[in-house]
Amino acid sequence: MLDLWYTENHTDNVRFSIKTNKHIHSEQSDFQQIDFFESDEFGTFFTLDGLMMVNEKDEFVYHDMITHVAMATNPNIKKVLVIGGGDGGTVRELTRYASIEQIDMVEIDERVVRLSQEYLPITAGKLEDPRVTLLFEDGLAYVKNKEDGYYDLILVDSTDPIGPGEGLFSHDFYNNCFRVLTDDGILINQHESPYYPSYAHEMKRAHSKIKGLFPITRVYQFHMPTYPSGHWLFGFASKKFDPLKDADLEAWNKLGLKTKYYNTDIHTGAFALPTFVKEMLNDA
Ligand code: AAT
Repeated sequence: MLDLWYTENHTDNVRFSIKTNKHIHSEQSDFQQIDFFESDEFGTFFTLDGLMMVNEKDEFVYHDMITHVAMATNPNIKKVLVIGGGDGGTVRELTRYASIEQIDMVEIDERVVRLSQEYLPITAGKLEDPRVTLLFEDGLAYVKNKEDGYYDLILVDSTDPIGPGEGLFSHDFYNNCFRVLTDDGILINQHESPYYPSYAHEMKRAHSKIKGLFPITRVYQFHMPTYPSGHWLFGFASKKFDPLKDADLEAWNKLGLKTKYYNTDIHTGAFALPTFVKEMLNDA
């Protein structure tokens, strides 16, 4: 039998490959090239413009970390905006909180959602929760037109800053996020990786913009085996709540949510950054 390998360039000099059994689906949508594959090691996975987005094996890491850190910091979050996240994994984690009343997901590419519903029910399975509204439009335009002080939490579950995701790393976008957040508001954003220079460059750019807008800005890390270098970050920006000083970790544990990556030790530990990352962020 022929070996079929999916290969991604992590840098010009480094490649990452996964042996696949089947190329399930391939299409060029109005926004990007979408490919779904089946593999033994990572289960079903999909790529956008040739970059790994989600697979069945490590998606729990990313979706736990984008969601639970903010939810443990402010348990009174009621209205949440997810930008991107078409696979549904972030929404799935949010729906586990009975306290959340409204989840709006603004995804630019409806095809990502429909294909995830077909091939990745593990992430897309909660998109029909009655609290969820799906809006198919550009997240940048959506926040621009939204009224002030509406959401308690914004989760930017976006692609890297190339293609349709580029605007979601702009000053204008972060500024509108600040405006549409309530006084208690928290913004979690895609923060790239500190390891390879091309990603580290984007990490610094994102950080310097957010630092100028929000009174509290932190960065936290997690281990994502299929993203370049495996060392990935989210940004935590907030108007009031500090994720370390203000989080009620005991209250989060009392909720009894079963998670595979996040726990309240990780909550604290994820904010402890290696020296080279601290130095890069200080320079940003
Ligand atoms: N849950 C992890 C999956 C993703 S996919 C990111 C999603 O963001 C894609 O579905 C893409 O269509 C959507 N997107 C990109 N640009 C915009 C935009 N301007 N407005 C709304 N949605 C957008 C994240 C993977 C992270 C990969 C890190 N290397």
